Amino acid sequence: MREKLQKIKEEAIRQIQDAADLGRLNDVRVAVLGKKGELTAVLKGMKDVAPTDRPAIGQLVNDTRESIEKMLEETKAKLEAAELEIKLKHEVIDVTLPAKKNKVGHRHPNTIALEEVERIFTGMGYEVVEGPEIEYDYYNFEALNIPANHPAKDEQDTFYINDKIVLRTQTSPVQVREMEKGKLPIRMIAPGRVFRSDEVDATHSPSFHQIEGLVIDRHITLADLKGTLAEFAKELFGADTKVKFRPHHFPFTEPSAEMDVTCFKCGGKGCRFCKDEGWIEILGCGMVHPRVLKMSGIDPETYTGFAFGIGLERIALLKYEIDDMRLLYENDQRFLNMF
Ligand code: 2NM
Repeated sequence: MREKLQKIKEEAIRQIQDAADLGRLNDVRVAVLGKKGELTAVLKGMKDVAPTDRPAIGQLVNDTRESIEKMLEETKAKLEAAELEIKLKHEVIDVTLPAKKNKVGHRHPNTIALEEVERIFTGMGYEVVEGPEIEYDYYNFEALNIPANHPAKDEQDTFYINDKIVLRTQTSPVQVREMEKGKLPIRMIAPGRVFRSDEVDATHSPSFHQIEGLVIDRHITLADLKGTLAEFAKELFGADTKVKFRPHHFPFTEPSAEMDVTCFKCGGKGCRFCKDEGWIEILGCGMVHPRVLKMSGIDPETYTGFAFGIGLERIALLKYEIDDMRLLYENDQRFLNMF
């Protein structure tokens, strides 16, 4: 019995010394002191020991158990200290490392251009109004005096959801909805996304943005249109900017025109930027067609108005000298970070 205890103790000490981590150490504890452990087995065998030997053997078992437990405790403390040491070494904070920079976001060039245009018109007392991107054919075409056989209504140009619903091809339906409300006068711009079934190239995209304007009041004339848009051009492109109006046709305005501005690069002399024209086309405009007013419940005998439409991407490309519209949609950080 004595020899057996001595062997158990020696074997336990060897295993404890070999234990490389806390998990192994616990395995040793279970193997020796656990319910089915070797020392526990010896204790269970005490009934076979001669009664006279029992106190001495019992004492020996207890001493063995105590010394093994003590060694387990000491080793556990050592291993824990070593593990903590390793953890602390790995978690060390190097206060001399350069700080991580927070990347500050900024506005997309389209947004910069839009906010500039909004600033100019709200400064003249205009409201900014938004409306649905998915529209009834009625608001997108019919109410704007665009007849059923008009080429713009072709399925090749317009995305149809069904025969009554389209992706709006302009933001003028927002103006129609505003006119229908019957609250006059109206001074508004309608910025937003529009859709046309175009192939992507340097100047076209199936989805782009427009800013359309509308003024309706008593005694509004072509002079108001010209004065307003000339002022807008000066604010957007500089005080020296001049404008000219070329006759054009839109179904929803009469008369209609396109407005050019003097090239803000060469001042009108002609350069590479304006392709030696001296002028750059900037928007379409006109006096709201009496039929359009009537269809929305406004009496064209009492009220007149003017309207205009500006392509937002066109303004952004011009103002920031970007030569390909696709750059505005690709979200290449190297491009966007230039603004
Ligand atoms: C343009 C050109 C000319 C326009 C017309 C209207 C409405 F709703 F009053 F009839 N809104 N916008 C208009 C007029 C749009 O875009 C080139």
